[in-house]
Amino acid sequence: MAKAADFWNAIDLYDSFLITSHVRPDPDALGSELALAMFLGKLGKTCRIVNESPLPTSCTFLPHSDMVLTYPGGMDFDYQAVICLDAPDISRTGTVGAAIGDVALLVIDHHPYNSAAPDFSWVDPSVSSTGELIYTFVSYQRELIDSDIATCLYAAILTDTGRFTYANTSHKTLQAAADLVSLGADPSYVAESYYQTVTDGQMHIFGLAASRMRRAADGAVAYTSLSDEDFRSAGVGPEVAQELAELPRSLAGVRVGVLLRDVGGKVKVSLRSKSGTDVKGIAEHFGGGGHHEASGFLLELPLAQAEIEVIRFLEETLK
Ligand SMILES: [Mn+2]
Repeated sequence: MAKAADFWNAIDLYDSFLITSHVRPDPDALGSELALAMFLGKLGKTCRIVNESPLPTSCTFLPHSDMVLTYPGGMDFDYQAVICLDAPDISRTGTVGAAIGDVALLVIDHHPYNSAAPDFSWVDPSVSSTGELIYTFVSYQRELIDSDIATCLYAAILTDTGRFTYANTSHKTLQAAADLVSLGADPSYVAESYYQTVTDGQMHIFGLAASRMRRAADGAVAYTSLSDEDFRSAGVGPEVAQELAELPRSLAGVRVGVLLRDVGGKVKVSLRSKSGTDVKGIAEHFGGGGHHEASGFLLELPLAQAEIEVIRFLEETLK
């Protein structure tokens, strides 16, 4: 809780904030941004949310999602401090981070921090989500948490814990979620809005990914690959990547699930593990990073060759 109190002291110093997050924001990034902006607004502060990437359609259900502006929109604003959420490094915010200039930088994140310390940083990799950290902060003035703020934080926590199934789900995570429901978040509204809105094209991509699933390392690895052309022909963007990456791990007996997909001339490799297998080290071997159970990296190879390299390494490592 000490860090939440420190953040209270930090925001006390300023009246106007630019809130931002990583490129291609997920519901944890967006829900945290929106909840914090609404809450700081109630404290009489002025806030703007600006991200490099536009708001994904899948997140328009978040209350007041129209507050999320896309760079360079919203930058004509006299902010005294920048709050960077759900990104371990301001460079992950892309064009926004590059444009902010010499103002105070406050970072709140649950990814391991790997850059020069900003003016204030509250980074706790033991916590499920940025949403859970923001919940701790706003709980200091619980009477200001309305149903919109509660919904945004609930969505952030729900999605970053894979619907409360990942190892990052603690009793505190569930208590936070329960409290947010008591404050007006509607679990079925969030689930229906975010998860039960799969398009035909997305379902087609899931079918392709499932039909190409292969095993390696005596069944301990499941992997599948999707090309640029698969996404193009299905009319689907990268917004389904997180759910797709879950598919290989869900197979019985698998310790590491691998999704390989073309991303702008490179191959993005997403690793998901279970049974305590650490995939962070594997991602780091290839120059990437992430968490113990979810990590990723990029390879500058054709898709088929990337598949061979990654599977060969996993066969060796998991022996
Ligand atoms: Mn997150």
